[in-house]
Amino acid sequence: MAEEPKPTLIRERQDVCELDRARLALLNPAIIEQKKEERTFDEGAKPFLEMTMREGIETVWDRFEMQQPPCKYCSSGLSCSRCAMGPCRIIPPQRIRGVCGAEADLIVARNLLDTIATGAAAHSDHGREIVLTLYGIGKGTVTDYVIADREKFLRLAAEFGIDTGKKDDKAIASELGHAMLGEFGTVKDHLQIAARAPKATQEIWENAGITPRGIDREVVEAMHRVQMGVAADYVNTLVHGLRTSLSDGWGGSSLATEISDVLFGTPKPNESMVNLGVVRKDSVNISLHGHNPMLSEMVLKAAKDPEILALVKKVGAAGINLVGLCCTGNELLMRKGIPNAGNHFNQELVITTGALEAMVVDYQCIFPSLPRTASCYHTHVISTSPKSRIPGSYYFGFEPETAYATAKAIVKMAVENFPNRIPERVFIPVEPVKVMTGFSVEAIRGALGGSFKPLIDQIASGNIRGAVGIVGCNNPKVKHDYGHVLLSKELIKRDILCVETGCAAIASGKAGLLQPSAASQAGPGLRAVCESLGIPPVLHMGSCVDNARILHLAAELGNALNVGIHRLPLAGAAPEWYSQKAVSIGAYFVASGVYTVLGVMPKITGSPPVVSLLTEGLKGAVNASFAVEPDPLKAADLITAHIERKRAELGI
Ligand code: BF8
Repeated sequence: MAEEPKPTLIRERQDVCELDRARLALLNPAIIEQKKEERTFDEGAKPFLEMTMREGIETVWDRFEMQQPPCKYCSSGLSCSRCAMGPCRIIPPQRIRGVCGAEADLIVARNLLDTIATGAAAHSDHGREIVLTLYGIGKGTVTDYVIADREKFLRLAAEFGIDTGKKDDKAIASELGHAMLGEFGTVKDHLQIAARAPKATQEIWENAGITPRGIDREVVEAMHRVQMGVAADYVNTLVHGLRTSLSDGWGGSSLATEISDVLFGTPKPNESMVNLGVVRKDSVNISLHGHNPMLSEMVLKAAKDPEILALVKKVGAAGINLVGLCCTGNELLMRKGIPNAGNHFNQELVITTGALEAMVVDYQCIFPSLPRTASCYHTHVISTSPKSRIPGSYYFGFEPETAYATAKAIVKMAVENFPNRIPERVFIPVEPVKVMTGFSVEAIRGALGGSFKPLIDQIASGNIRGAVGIVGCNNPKVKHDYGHVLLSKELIKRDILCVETGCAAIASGKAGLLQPSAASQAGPGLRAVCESLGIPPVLHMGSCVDNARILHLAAELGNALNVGIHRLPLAGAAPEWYSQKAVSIGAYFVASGVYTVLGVMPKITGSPPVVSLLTEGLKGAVNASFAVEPDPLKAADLITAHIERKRAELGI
């Protein structure tokens, strides 16, 4: 019998809690009240936030305050530390070039290309892991996962030119996995899924020289270009940023989404609950945080293991309550209806419920300080990715070949931690909010009766004026969830359908906008459509790699009308973005022809020419551009004006 996987404790967890408490618990009640209101718009988070300030438990907002004021050169993109002749900062009139001779525009553009490449790499490497799992199924080395959506599996095989004739699923999985792995380093000079884009959009890419050639290739070229002595012209540098981002959206993220559907099921509309109130007093609570559904889906399976259930009984818990966080949470919510505890800025607060036995993470958007937060409680932080071993956590090396055994050991460790809970510290004073999620492209087509024509008709008649993809994160520069919720509410009021992913979608869920009853907050046209279909006016389309679903939906609409994506009454918005991944998403939206409004200014203001290229100049190349507007109501005005302009150009 194989030995049970054992965790490694990555460096002893320091009990830093008392130190933080002595440092932070100095606030008087009036200041706590004021800060609570300034920091979050999430009603369910407020009691927890108040408690962290009362008890001196450090959060992201405290650390943000500690970092103020920020360096103005770094904030505007004018600092460069990529080589050992520096670091350099551009401070006119004396310091107008770095040691290498690079001026402001190049330094800003190079930094931005680096940011896009980092985000594209993160999404795409996640995609690679999913595809490798499919390939492993084909090769017989991975046996814990199965093909859950065979119809989609065969559809993708056909798309990748695989003759599925007399082959069994294993043979097809091997061939499809191999073909998809080829997309990362292909010599074909194009990406297969990018062929879904309307012809006109593909022609725009060709003319602009940004057709993505291979996923790894574009990221590696970006890294080459930011090496000192390569990139010299800011325009040329940023054009490659668009190409790199397209290799993410139509490449790595698309593969992550499509093969996750194959392995775990394509989402269908379902109901669940969100906010910190999903944590249960009587159960073993395990939060699943990060991005890749491979781990979380296996934990879900292991939580039903009879041996584990016997152990649950033994420790006196009512059951195991899995709760999602961030994008792993979105994957579970969309496919399995697993409740979601919240978005990026809820990750520390869920520990402060005092009822979390384990915080299980893989990678991306995980605060490295989570073990510090957990040191105030009994919670185990369990890290699982060799790429993200977190000091202060217990580490299990998660591999698809041994997935179930590892997931079971993780769940067991969580259950065994239940008796260590301190009952007086359990604090769950909020009730969860109902949500309807699961709107994959296939589910939307299904809800419309099998074709997108009814949606196109509603847009043409003006009942729905257009659609907006609202995506991205939380950022302490914006009141938590305020940007997402206000923008969504304002747009639906104007009969603009919102399709959302990532932390934006969770924010809308917590605010009640993912319920069919929220249609009453929409304008009359959108309201009637939602009521007749029984759907919410804000559609949850998944995690951040699932922004690929938004691209695929836009492609379906463009192909149905035989126009490029840039001609459709669509827009994108990232009201509270923070991550490099979000920059890559914004860039591939724009490069695909979707006007995109950011709520947080990127670090580019040190170069007026770069600002002007991104907000105006790109229109000449890709018929779309960025805008930056922190006020959600003004952002709604910009988006509405854009959608109405597109409608007029289409003559509808
Ligand atoms: O990938 S929205 S904070 S969790 S980066 Fe992160 Fe941003 Fe959330 Fe998901 Ni996306």
